[in-house]
Amino acid sequence: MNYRYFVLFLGLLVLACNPDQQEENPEPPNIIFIMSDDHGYQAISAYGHGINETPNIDRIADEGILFNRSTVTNSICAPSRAVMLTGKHSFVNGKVDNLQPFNWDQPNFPKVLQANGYQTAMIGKIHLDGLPQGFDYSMVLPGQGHYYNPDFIVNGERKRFPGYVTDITTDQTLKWLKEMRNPDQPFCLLYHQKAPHRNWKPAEEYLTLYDDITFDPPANFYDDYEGRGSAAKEQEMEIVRDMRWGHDMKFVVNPYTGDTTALAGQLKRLSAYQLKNWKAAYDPKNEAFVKADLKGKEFAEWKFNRYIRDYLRTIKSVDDGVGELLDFLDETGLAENTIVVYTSDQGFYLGEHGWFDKRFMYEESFRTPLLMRYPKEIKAGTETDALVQNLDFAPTFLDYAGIEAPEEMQGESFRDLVSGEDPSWRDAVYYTYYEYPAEHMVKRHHGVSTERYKLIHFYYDVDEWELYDLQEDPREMNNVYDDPAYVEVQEQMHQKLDSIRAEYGDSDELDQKFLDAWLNR
Ligand code: SGN
Ligand code: CA
Repeated sequence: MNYRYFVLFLGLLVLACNPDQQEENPEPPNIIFIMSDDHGYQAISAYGHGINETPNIDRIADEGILFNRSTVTNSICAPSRAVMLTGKHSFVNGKVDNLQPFNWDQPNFPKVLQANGYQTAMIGKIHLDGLPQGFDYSMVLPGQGHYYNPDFIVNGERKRFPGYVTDITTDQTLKWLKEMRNPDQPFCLLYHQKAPHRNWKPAEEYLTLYDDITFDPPANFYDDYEGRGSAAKEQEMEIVRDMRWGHDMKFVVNPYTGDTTALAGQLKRLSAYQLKNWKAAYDPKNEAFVKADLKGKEFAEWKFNRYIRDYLRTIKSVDDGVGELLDFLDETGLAENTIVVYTSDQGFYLGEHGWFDKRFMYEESFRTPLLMRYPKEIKAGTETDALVQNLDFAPTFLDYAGIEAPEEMQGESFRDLVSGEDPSWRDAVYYTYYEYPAEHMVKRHHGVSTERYKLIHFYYDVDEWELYDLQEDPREMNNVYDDPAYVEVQEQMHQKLDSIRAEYGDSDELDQKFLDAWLNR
């Protein structure tokens, strides 16, 4: 044995005899971060709402952990993704609304992983302009992307892919894992579905799924917005009033005016075969609707059902894809050392308050589904009510990889929380929303939420405060801000809001700066 080998041999001997040392240098885990777009937790069966079955997504929580109180810091697509990548609030990373440009030059967790020996890839919807930075391979939809025969930008080059977007995203993800992955490196893969984003076009095989089921709308579907300020009243996201006959309800001809709708143009993207299947599914249902001439409650609940069936159909394809991926991990033996996360860029209204869409700090869009599996550290069947946020993903992934998070990241790693090693966690979370005046007309607001209470401030063209007691009023129908019984709670929540704004570095000046940028865009 020459001298070099002798030193190596000694080193290995020391490592073998010192278990602490071994623990500090474990095999870095792979990370698969699955994100869908606008997937409300109500539409994941693991959350127990009973409207649909998602057996594959549920598997992640059955074999890992289900988060009951995961939220976003800004409930809209591109800002949420910017927060997820950078680990910084919108007012710090600069991407406060869907239209502001995103600065890819700032640190993000894939960049840090890449610099530390990880192979990184991003496949699907990212909704951030510019070539993604931090990825060895990227295949992303331009903007919102199309459901049928979508274009993707593959490492900067635009190409059209025939077929259905959710299936293509899954196939390409598996292709990357099988053919492009370097088995000598740990990997981080972002597998991000467009579905179930508006306008909910289902895959050909699911065009008639749920036709035999009539869904009951949620208890507050007929909300009259009494007992709250003007924001809930003045939005433009009501299923009955604001959904469009073509785009949302899938009529090529408006049944009331006889005008050709936007859907006619959209269907030009389909192949003759796809179009034949589409028409075979929708034409008879649309004709039956016209004939029935529904009014009042029946009309409202028909619209609700058209929406919810299409929405859930698109989720069926997402769930199928998750199943294919989990099977692949099992077959290849990768499951044991791979962290699998399933989440959405925000939650969504499935008829609560009469709405679709998101944006508000009310629970259904503030909260997101979050399920996570990592057999090495997370006990199967765990559940938590901890107030985690999308802000925490970046530091959490870096923590698992054994890398220190850049100083500027504001989130916290929830690694020790989910392993059970350290149950201490924050007691309040902060929220901001900026995109107004704009589509859906949800007023600018920010707020703070604790486990039990939520304080929201709507500003700019109003100055209104709302306070909810989530324990007494989980559907947020009753603003108790001026209720004498809540004087102390109101005071405490104001203090919390002031301190959390200061802690994260938010201010009235920043609100004004982003308002000016929006109005002068
Ligand atoms: C589109 C949708 C909106 C949706 C935004 C933002 N309209 O503009 O309903 O709120 O995206 O969604 S549509 O007519 O184009 O369908 S986000 O998830 O990308 O933020
Ligand atoms: Ca979204």
